[in-house]
Amino acid sequence: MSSKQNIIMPETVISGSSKFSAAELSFDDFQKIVINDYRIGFESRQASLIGRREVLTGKAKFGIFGDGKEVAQLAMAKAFRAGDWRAGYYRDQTFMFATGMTNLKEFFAQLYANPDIEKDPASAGRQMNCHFATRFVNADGTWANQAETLNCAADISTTAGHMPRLLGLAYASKLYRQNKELEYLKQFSVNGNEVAFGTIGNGSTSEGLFFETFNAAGVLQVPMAISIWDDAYAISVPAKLQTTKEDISEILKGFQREEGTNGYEIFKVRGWDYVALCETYERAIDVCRREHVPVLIHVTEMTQPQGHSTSGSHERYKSKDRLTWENEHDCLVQMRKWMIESAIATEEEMDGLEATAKKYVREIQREVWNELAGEINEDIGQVSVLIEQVAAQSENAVKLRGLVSELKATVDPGRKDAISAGRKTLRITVKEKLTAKQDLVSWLGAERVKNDERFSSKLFTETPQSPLNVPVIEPAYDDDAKLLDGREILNACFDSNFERDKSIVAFGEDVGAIGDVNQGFAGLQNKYSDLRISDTGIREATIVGQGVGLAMRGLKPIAEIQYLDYLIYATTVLSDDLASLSYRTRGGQKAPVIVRTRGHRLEGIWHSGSPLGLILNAMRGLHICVPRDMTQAAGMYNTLLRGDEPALVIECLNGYRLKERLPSNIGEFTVALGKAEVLREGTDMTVVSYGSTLRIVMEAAEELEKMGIQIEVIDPQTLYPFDTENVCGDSLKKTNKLLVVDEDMPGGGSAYILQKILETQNGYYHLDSQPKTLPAREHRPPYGTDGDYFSKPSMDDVVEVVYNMMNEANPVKYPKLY
Ligand SMILES: Cc1ncc(C[n+]2csc(CCOP(=O)(O)OP(=O)(O)O)c2C)c(N)n1
Ligand SMILES: [Mg+2]
Repeated sequence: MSSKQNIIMPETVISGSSKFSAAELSFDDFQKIVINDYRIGFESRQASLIGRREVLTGKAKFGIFGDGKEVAQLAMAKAFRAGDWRAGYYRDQTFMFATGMTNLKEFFAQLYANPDIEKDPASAGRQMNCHFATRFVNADGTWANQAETLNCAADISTTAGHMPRLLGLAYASKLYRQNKELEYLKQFSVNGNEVAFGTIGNGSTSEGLFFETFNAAGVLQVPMAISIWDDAYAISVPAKLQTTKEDISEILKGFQREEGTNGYEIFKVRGWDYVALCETYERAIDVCRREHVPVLIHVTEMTQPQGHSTSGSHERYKSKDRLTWENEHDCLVQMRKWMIESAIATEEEMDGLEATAKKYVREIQREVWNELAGEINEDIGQVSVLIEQVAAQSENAVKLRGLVSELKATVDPGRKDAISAGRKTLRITVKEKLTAKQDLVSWLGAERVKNDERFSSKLFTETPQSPLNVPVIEPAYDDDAKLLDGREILNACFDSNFERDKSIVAFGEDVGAIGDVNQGFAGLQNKYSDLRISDTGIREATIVGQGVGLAMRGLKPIAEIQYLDYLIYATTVLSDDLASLSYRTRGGQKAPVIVRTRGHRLEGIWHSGSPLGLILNAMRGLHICVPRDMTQAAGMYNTLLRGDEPALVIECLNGYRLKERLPSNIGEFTVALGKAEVLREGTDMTVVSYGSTLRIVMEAAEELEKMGIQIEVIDPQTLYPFDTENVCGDSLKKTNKLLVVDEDMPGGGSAYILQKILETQNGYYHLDSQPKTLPAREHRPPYGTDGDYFSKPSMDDVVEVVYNMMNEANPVKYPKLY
């Protein structure tokens, strides 16, 4: 590009950074824009350099930065508009600065783990640095107007873990553009014009989640723009060991759309070529936005001036030649060179700009550090006064004053140092009755409340819209209520909800045309169109990701996993992304997805799983619903579809053809989450079970009654939340004996239930014999009826375990069975 000529540059509308306009720019305007871009890039580089030093000197714990990736991100920012979305990874600070979605103050606040939402709005100090997010849930739980803001879904550290969600963010635009019934949702979209921008490192494209997402977006034809930041390394592992042909866009060429086919537009551009990058992003995003075609922008020749992160130096694994090449091809070095050659700025002007930027970033870093250090020093001051007061009354005064001196001398102290000194004081003076201790105890109590809020709040949304606040409506039955198959009960429930709420969508393998493998959605695609009820490829992770992205953008997805055993394929998305979303943004983001699946008893190793222990441990942050029949399942869907928190609903695989009575209010009645139900009253033993084993336990109860034993059978209905009204614990007051029956491995779901009843509900207090669990065997269940009988709890097993417990308590009344 020669200097002093009018230059046509891309049309963009972004906030916070310079823009080019479609009209021809004068050289002066162009010059201003380029200089401003360079300034943003250079400040961003300073933030990286200073950030690394702050880690190495111990003020911050870990640092990973976007140095070497600045220029491409300046170009990408120009194409980013109000309503658009980013789902990316930890290299994107320059893009975030250029769009104004974050700033230097927030950058440093997150680096120092400042737990103040105002200071680190992305994560309130909960996430590592450069894990970006904008807040799109208001304090009262309502949605922000996403159509007017720039939006960034909260990053996660697992590489490629954000890709499935990116699919959903892009798919939402497709639904908003094609489904005219959604026009009333104005705060989420303007005619589906929004592009979902994704970024990913070259190494992370080796992940299955990348390929699964890539293919799905090609099939769905959604406005998704994936940028691959290619620096030829993934920590120490070079491209040769990551990518076939060492070139990701080369091997993805088969996805290029051709005349008459779907597919992608694929672009390749070098990461230090400012002009080419601006032009490429303009073209790529234009086609993506207008035509709803996914695009890939492979940005090559990027560098890592400081290596991968603060956990090691790249001199260990990069050759001298490579390091020299990286120095020369540093994108800011190249941009600077081009600016001087094109007479955009002189060397002196650039020097001046850089010196000012350096000083500016340093000042901000100091200010942010001082703010946090000041708050912590206040805590230290307060606790020191309280300890001194105790010391004044204590025979351990010397020790306590020593503690205060030590505390005050701590280098870069944290809040924990103040709290820990307070707790230590109480230990030192444990044998002394001192009035001054009361103030210290009160202070510690008040701090605990604050720190719980800072560090442990918002695992769920905790908003007025939470499903826990949905009013309970009992099912109503007409005298001549129809007796239907379980699947028809669900079908009626879905039909009613789809009619009521146009924002509900359902999708999954075989969900569309045939209405799912058990026909819960039968006939509904015809009635409501394939924009609302649709088939997907066999791709569990991105089925859930599709749900997450849609839910973030105001739709109400039911994402179906065909069988519970296949949920494991989606576990990364459920656990890393969905379950942690509210927590990792401290309530700034939410995704009320309902994941529907079916499991427990059926046939074979991969069609009868019940891995509730795995689910409960991996997915804290989702409600876990385990309805015993389809009516209860319907009530749970009715609740969840009116709430704003994510949930997993596991229907009983063997229950679709069992007859149930159809409530007259099938789309309205609700089942309260956390409400346990006593299915049968008894005085001898409390038996807690859920899902498919309940039917076996109820049969066993009949058999035991014949033997003179009355068991109380309780269905918690949801494992998370678990029996919030202590129905199980209270039952033990009467029976003093506890058995938990499920189909999970030993120590899985049943161990969780034991912990809840014995510890949380204080059940241990009422027991007069050892509590027991009756789970499945440790292997997965073999195929066939006998396989089931010999590996999962049977009616005979339940009867015998209960009887043996009774025998142990009273061998005279209940003599040994055999
Ligand atoms: C699932 C997962 N595996 C491994 C890691 C550890 N890890 C963090 S960054 C990284 C390298 C990523 O390389 P690349 O995608 O090329 O991005 P770059 O850092 O080079 O920009 C690895 C292996 C991780 N965070 N998540
Ligand atoms: Mg890389």
